[in-house]
Amino acid sequence: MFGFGGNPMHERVRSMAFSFKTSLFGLLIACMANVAWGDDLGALPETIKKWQDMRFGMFIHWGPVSLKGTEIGWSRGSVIPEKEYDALYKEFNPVLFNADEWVSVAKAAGMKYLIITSKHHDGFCLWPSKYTDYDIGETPFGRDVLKELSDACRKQGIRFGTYHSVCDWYHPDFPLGSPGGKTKKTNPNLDRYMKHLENQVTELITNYGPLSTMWFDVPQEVGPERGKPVEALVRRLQPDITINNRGYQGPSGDYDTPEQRVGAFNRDRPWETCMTICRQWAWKPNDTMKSKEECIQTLLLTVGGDGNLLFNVGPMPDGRIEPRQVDRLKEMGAWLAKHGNGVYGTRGGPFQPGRWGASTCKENKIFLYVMNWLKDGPLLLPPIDAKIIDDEMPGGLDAEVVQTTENISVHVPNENRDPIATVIELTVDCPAFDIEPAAVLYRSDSLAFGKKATASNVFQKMETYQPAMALDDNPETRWATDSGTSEAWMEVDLGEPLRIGSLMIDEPAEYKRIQAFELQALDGTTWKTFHSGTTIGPEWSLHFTPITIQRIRLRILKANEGPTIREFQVFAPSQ
Ligand code: H79
Repeated sequence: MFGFGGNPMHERVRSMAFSFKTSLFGLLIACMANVAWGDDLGALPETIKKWQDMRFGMFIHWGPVSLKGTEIGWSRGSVIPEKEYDALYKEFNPVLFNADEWVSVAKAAGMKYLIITSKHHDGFCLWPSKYTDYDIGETPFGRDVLKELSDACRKQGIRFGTYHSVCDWYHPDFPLGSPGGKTKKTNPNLDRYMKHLENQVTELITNYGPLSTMWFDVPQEVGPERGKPVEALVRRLQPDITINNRGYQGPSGDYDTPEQRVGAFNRDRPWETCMTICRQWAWKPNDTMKSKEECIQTLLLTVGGDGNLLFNVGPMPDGRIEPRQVDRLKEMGAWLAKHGNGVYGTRGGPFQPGRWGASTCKENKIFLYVMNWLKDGPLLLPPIDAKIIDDEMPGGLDAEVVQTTENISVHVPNENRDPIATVIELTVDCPAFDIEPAAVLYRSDSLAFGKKATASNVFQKMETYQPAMALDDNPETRWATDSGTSEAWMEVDLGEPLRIGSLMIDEPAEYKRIQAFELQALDGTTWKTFHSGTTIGPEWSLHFTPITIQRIRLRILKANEGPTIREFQVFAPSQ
């Protein structure tokens, strides 16, 4: 029997951040409808390919809510009273808005397309719509943001697209209201609302198109029977448009949209990660911003998984993109100006992204982006069914690449490694895309790697959940304990006394269950605690005064469900 809250049988389920209420019946209808509609509902392969080739785009979340600095849509009726939120547009006057400047920033970042919130869940429209008075035309600003922006995009060679929320917590005809769709409207009419949605998407495509994408979001209450006609209308109005997968509940559109996380490697279904440069979608003063390293690595891990990255900024209420965000984006652009050949027009793989880094391919080239190395050792890649005939590094640096039937060993001396990503370009004797994609086992410097491990408990005594799984450098495998376990320990025998100065414990975010623990070292015959803590979580690390030990133990004193550990690594003190 399995308890609630996840257990080893429920491996990570990939899903969007929110769950659609899709009934089995609804799904059945969706499948039948798909058959009936045939291929008419999908973008043409060339359209998709062109869209994929761009790889990197700018997402913009903007509206009167920026005056408050709270989250767009979601703060309506929660942290900001509905009435106050809905009156903000009367003050919205972003006089420093300059469409050409925004588009230049996107361009300088190396982005190839731009998607802006024509309307978010709060219902406010960034263009003067014929079908509502709740729009930019009614603000003191009065200028048509979508017009200026779409013109600037066309002028500067950036594809333009719109994010248009399907749910609308403001519109009286949409059944759900703020906060977050939790309340109900008094007299809704979803069919009439769908007509309104059709009118507005028609306005968008007709007045601001051709669009790169119609980016729908959060189709609360909208199933395939209501959503498919809208999708069909969009494609009739502009056959070469792309549509994301959020127009209605159930499988839909041309591509998947993992949100705030890098999607998994997938060449079969196009995908695009949408992610914020800070924490909030809309502008927030002093919001925490991602580092240059994280921004660039996120792009590479996404592209290496064969996805696009739609990277979001929330402009300020005065109309400018925050200068520090502009600087960050320009840093990405500067990196891409040097290394963009391995990003644009490439496909992900053949070496799948992971802790080690990522790879892309184009024609006879494979681009390696190595992000984590062994201290002095080589990167070992799995063998491929192709011959490597050349290797190159930017700036004339040297990589040592040795290919055997067992593996491909890639070595770059420490001083030539780049902390963001060491780029190595391999030339192979066939189209690199034809090489079968393979995962890369990342080897750490852990002194515990492959050593002997014991534990108090193993989930159903299964081989696949032994404590050794926490010493194999493979985050796909883990030590797991029985459902209901609240106390447990695992012990590592390093084989001989070794000097250690730091360690890393990786407890999966989705099974973050440990609430109290101790780290102990065996000193003669007694276990001595050298660290006590509460929670652990993903890639938790600890540095301490170096000790020489042979046996080390993680003692879990309290967990709210059977604890599980992906990796347990210990390291020699850094010199
Ligand atoms: O437009 C952005 C989000 O507002 C929208 N999709 C992206 C592109 C989105 N709508 N719903 N969701 C995402 C899923 C819900 C996320 C939530 Fe939350 C987590 C709602 C409450 C907690 C994020 C964090 C929003 C408010 C706080």
